[in-house]
Amino acid sequence: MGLNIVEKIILNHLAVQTNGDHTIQLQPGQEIPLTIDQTLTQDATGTMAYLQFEAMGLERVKTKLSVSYVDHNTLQTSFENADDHLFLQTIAAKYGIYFSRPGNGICHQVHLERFGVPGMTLLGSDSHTPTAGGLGMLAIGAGGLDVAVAMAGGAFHLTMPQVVKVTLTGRLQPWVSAKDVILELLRRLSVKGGVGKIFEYAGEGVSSLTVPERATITNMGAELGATTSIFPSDEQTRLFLAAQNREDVWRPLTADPDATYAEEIWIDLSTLEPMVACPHSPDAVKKVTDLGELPLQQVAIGSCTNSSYTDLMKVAAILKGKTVHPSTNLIISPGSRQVVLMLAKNGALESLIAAGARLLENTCGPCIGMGQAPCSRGNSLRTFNRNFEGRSGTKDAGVYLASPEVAAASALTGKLTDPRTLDVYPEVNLPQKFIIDDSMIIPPVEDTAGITIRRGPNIKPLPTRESLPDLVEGVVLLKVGDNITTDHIMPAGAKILPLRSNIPAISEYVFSGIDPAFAARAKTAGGGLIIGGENYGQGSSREHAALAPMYLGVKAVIARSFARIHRSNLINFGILPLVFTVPQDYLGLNQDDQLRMVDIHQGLERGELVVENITQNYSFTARIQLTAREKEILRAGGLLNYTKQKSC
Ligand code: MIC
Ligand code: SF4
Repeated sequence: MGLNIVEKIILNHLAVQTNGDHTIQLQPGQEIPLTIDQTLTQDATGTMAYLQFEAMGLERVKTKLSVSYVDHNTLQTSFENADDHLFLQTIAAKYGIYFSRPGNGICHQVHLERFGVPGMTLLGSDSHTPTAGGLGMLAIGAGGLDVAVAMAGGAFHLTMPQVVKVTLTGRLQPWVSAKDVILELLRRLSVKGGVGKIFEYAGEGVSSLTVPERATITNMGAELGATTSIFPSDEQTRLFLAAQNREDVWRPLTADPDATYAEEIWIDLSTLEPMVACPHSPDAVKKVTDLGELPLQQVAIGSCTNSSYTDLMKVAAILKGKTVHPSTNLIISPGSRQVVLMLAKNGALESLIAAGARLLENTCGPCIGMGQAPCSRGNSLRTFNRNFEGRSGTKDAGVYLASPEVAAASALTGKLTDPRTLDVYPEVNLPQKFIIDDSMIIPPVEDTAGITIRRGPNIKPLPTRESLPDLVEGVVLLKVGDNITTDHIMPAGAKILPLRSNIPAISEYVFSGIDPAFAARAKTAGGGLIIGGENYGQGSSREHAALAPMYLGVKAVIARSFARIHRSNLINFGILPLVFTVPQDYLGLNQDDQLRMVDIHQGLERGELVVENITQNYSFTARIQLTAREKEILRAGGLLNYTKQKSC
């Protein structure tokens, strides 16, 4: 039987002996140990990942390539960020890791440009790591601890997802872009539609999409909840890599003609129209033409979804000779230094500045709430990937997501505008050669003996958890609804993000957007439990959304369902992720109810625990379906303890 691309890469990266029998391992739901070729971290998750790697006691990373990027925390309103940068730079040097300096660009954009290799596996401590799927990599987002284990040469344990074939036909019409393809999928499938799935793109429409366009689509596959998304490696891939002076790493990779898939979805590219995701969810998608008059106080172009050279060239062509509308601020944060160098050289930068764009650093910036919060009750149209409530820094702002074409057209009119109303469509092609200048990437050195790791006062030791007791008892500290994001659990933004290396300090902000008294209550109660709805923990890969609750004594989360990365993070930090056996049992629980679970270890074997509600005097059951390895991790009190025990 033929293989699809995902199966081909997985079979090439199995970290176990299979005796040639591949069929058993690749059943959806099976746990697959995968060898990881490359890892990436960014500064907001990287400091923890490297502290965890360091705690494993190795001399050097064991991957083919590991890169540490600095792109999230660059505001430096105080000493914390700069100290973290120094720590990251010195620890990278110590352990044989490439260091992409602040100012070099957003991790996913730079990785695509300079490091991604078709057919390889990439594990990143950032949920948008699947961006590299645009190059034909199997690229997966995970918690920092999973990435640390991969850097130490350990396998990444993937629960085999279903592989969904997305067949693209036709070609995009002028003014319609890759962003509209993924917004269409989000419209159809919702933020839960990709859970437990990998989206593999195929069909004649694929060849018309360039690698940066493909990367926009695979990037935002994360918003579908998908494990990852992947495109074939073909002539477009070769052209992109050749333009990056990296043609030597290209190799063709396509599915066999008789490959099978769990499901198939068709999209006729020629029928798509400009779309927009409305507040406060990336799946609240409508056609631009279906929204009425929408005044915009801010338009922001950037983020790892849409800040490539071709994206910004289109924006520059649309803005050329015109001026941003007086009632709108146009903010541009380019994806990388390479993008800026290209725009500077060909004059497009001048068009942007002349039009009145406010140019920011090549970082995540406003995407993660690091500056540029919109005005109160304002509307902000962004080319980013997430518009969760409050993520922009302004709780009552309405954040809309759309393509660079829609954003640029709207910046000129001050209101949401269909770019098809503009005159001439700017044809922008991939350049034959990008400017190659890797001087902001510090490569690893062989002799690391004299390197001292610099740790500022904000870098606090890792908290750990004791091994799992047999009795778990505590109050319901908080009950939340469906689709709670990790931004709700552990907010980011200019005030909180600088504390990522300091768990005692950052834990004060757990759930602060929902319930500012949460941290104090948790501490007074000596910890407790959280009750969640569907898709609990969707969004970012930040393990702080598990690590900080662990620090506050959270012992279990009982939810209707969990998002993949967050569920793993909870297990990695010794917090029980329980699912209501009967979903309606969610309804009867109240904050402050005292809950008790006994015989936990036996319950883990059975896959179900009995939860006694002492306050209301009744019991219900909660499922906990774990692989053998996950059980051991929970028993050990988390992945770090487990890894240390294993290596003893
Ligand atoms: C995000 O987009 O939310 C982030 C910031 O990039 C996160 C990582 C983090 O919280 O540090 C992600 O997507 O994983
Ligand atoms: Fe950075 Fe935003 Fe991309 Fe996250 S989604 S990596 S914050 S640009």
